[in-house]
Amino acid sequence: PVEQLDHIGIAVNDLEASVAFYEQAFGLKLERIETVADQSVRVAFLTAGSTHLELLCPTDERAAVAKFLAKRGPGLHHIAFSVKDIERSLAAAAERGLALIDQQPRLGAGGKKIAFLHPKSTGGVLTEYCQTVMEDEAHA
Ligand code: CMX
Repeated sequence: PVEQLDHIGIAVNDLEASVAFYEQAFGLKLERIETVADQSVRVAFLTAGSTHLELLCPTDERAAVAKFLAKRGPGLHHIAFSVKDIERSLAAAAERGLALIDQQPRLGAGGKKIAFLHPKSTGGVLTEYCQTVMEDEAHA
């Protein structure tokens, strides 16, 4: 089983303007902004109770998010569940017939291990698993 809903990803065209919108419209607090080079995105995390919104803005046209924005415009992009052991979760998902986009975890925001499941196999919702990497593991 997954641990909890870690975040909801929202594709945006203008990161700073979108952060300002969520702060003003809903009183959410900006936690941090970072660049995830592997995914060609700049992301902002806003705290929403025990979970987060992740605003995603492409840094170049190769980004999956750039294609999404061009086809669909800004809006809900993915949901992310935190898991304890991402390799085991991916293997279990594959056994249950879910389609893995990432066979192996990649390096995501916050230095977490992340991997995506294909929306065609998850009811149309792009779904991410993420796992916090322990300090000793990160420096191993
Ligand atoms: N949610 C739901 N459906 C989506 C989707 C999304 N975010 N993105 C694409 N799709 C659907 C499309 O609508 C399309 O459906 P139809 O065939 O019915 O038209 C189908 O998936 C294929 O879409 P596409 O535009 O041709 O895009 P690709 O197949 O090239 O890529 C996907 C789609 C999901 C495989 C790709 O976006 C991907 O690998 N995503 C994972 C990585 C990612 O999104 N990273 C950004 C987040 C990084 C982070 O959080 O740090």
